[in-house]
Amino acid sequence: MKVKTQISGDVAKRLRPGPAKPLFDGPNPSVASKKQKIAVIGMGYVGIPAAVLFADAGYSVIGIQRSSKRSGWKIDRLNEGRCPIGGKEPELPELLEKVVSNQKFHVTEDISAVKEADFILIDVQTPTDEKHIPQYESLKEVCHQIGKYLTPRKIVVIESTVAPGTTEYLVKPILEEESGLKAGLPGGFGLCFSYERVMVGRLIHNIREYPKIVGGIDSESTNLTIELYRSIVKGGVYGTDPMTAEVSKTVENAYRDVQIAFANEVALLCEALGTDVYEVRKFVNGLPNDPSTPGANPVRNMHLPGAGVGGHCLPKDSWLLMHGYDKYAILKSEYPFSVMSDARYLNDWMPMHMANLLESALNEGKRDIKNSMVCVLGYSFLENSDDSRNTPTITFLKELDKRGAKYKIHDPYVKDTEEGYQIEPNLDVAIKNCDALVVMVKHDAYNNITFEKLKKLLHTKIIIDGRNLFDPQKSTASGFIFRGVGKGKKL
Ligand code: SAJ
Repeated sequence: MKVKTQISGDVAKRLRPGPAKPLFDGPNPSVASKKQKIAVIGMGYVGIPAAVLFADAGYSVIGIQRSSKRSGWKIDRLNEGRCPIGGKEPELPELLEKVVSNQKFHVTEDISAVKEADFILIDVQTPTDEKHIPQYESLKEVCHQIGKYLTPRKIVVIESTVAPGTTEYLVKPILEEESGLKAGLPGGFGLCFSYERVMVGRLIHNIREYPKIVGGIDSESTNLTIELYRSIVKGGVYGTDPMTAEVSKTVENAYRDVQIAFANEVALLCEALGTDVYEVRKFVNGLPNDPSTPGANPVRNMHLPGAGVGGHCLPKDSWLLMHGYDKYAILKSEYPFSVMSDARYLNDWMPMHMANLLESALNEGKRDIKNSMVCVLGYSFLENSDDSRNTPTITFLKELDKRGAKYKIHDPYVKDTEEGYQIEPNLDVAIKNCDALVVMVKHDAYNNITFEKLKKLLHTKIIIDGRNLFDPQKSTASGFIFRGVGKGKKL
């Protein structure tokens, strides 16, 4: 299981409540006794755990899921109390079964069910297209639909990640137009943006333990929504305005994406200079904290370079931030922004780098990449997960197609793919007779692959390591041609 970074215990001390908004922390069981009803729209990685936690806190929760080809099947699965999310999600299956059997949570495709709700949470996908423009079809459709059922004092909470400015300039006008009401409490409906911080493998944990930020259009929307979240969030709930909350969410992930791009650039430098990026990283991150602030975050925290960056957050959130700037900035910077976009381009280029490393190694082994057979280890975007959204492996496979290589793909968690790629479930069968082994994802299942096994199965002894799985010296000493991200040859 990927060990995610634990939120430091002093996070509440570092965070300050927004202006004129109370700081609340810890769950508040009394709120749940108000018998309020909650509608959660979008039964995905965000909506399901949120709905289940609110139902377990005592609310009556209705999940709303459109009966699309791709996701409609979840309605019946959820109403049977069975979790549609694969991979290991601690507590989620048990909590779901409990709240369905005690009739605190039910799912429907009928959006008019929001009529009964005091709070309406919107948790739908907000992808970006190939030009990095947000695709808000689902969000707009939902706003048009629920707008018809809004009455004074209902509160709409956007949890989906959106470009800064979207709540104020896109969501609010649609809701006002459809409802005929003005946004704002007490006379109209309430409106907040309050972002999710879920992570695959820790959906329940993150909602319960991480601080929650609530950006309301007015203080009553903010405070009533803070009260709502306090019934399930132990990590503290903080109030602010929608723009600040929207910028915070996208910056949170843009920050990580830039950090990873920095590590990738250092890796390329190390390959060029003939040194090992992981040795460099060990020394850089070894810089001790200033003795005056020993508990602070590390003064250096170089991330891990790799075969690319996937998932449902990092590949799009920097683009959402830039889109918000392009569309809603009240003034334009005289400096042309480039750091976040360049980081995105570099991270998206890393699968190409993997293909270049592969071709270089095959040539050294007197093999032409055209018609070579490659064993690709890992289809998901993250180790020990079955989630393959925006996986870098697809970019890599498309490059192999372009260069005429054939391939077999193994992944211990992914069974079938929406993109039509076949996954070979048996590792030995995937490796057998291949001209190279390419590590795209560092699943735990690969930790015990031995050189002996590879020598027996591979047709050509080549290893391309995108995730620091093998030791370069040991690989070459065992007779393999080796290339690795950040693994420069010792000159
Ligand atoms: N990756 C690297 N190097 C790294 C870290 C990640 O190449 O040092 C790659 C991974 O292989 C993967 C992609 O980046 O392909 C994303 O990995 P991730 O660990 O960021 O996983 P996510 O997408 O689930 O990110 C979530 C985000 N959390 C939220 O949006 C609430 C992210 O902000 C968190 O920092 C991250 O989890 C986490 O901490 O695990």
